[in-house]
Amino acid sequence: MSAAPFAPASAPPAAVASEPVASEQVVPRPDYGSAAYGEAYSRINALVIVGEAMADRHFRRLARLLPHDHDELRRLGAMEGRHAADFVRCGRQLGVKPDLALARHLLAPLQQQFDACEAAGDVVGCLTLQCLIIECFAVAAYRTYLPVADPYAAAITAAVLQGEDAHLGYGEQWLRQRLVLVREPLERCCRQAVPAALSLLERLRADLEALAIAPLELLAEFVACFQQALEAIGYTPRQARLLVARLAGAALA
Ligand code: PL3
Ligand code: FE2
Ligand code: FE2
Repeated sequence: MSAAPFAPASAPPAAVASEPVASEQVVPRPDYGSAAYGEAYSRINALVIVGEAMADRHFRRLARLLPHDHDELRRLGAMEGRHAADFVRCGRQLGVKPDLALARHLLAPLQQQFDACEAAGDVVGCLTLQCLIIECFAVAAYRTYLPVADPYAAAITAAVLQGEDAHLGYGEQWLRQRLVLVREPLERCCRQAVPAALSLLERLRADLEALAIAPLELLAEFVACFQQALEAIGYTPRQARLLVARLAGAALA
């Protein structure tokens, strides 16, 4: 991915008003009823719905791989199913039909990577992919979306964000307990999945900007969240910083 996707699009987002939230900070408010907003929302909303449904399936499959934690993982999966339904309602509220076929196509590489890890018995890869990479991506996306969301979606997004913390937390504690053993498969998984996740930002750059989401800010949130997750599982701050820099650098090369 080139650095260009993170440059501002030539056309500004359909912002019609601005709301000052601090002395020097202004949050642009998009025109939620505009055709341009609706079209962009049909693709971003679909990605979120399909991503949440995929997370639901992944947790169910993790529950089979880790019978000791079966009930907890089924509970986390059920939360993801509710997140998907919550975001379906956000689209309906705006009168938008999500482009689910496009979203399935865009998320196929991550889905296929999970399938391959599962087929190879690579539980660490499955957990790293869902609980670290996909969850950090979701947390970064929802944090960046929250200040510019319409009021209906903002309330839902704030609640969903709290759930994502629990999903991230499950992966962190499982991996932390086995750090020496998991380092190699974890980093192997990251080398494939982080570029795949970040390439979505390039593909959807114009749509994100139409929603007043800055792709560069989303990337910065992802880097911060992922680094924090690595530290939580036992990487030193320097090790975490270097790994994230290598992964983000490779994705942007
Ligand atoms: C895990 O709980 C869910 C995984 C979902 C992945 C979603 C990625 C979304 C990328 C860009 C979306 C910006 C936010 C817009 C919200 C309507
Ligand atoms: Fe979720
Ligand atoms: Fe989640």
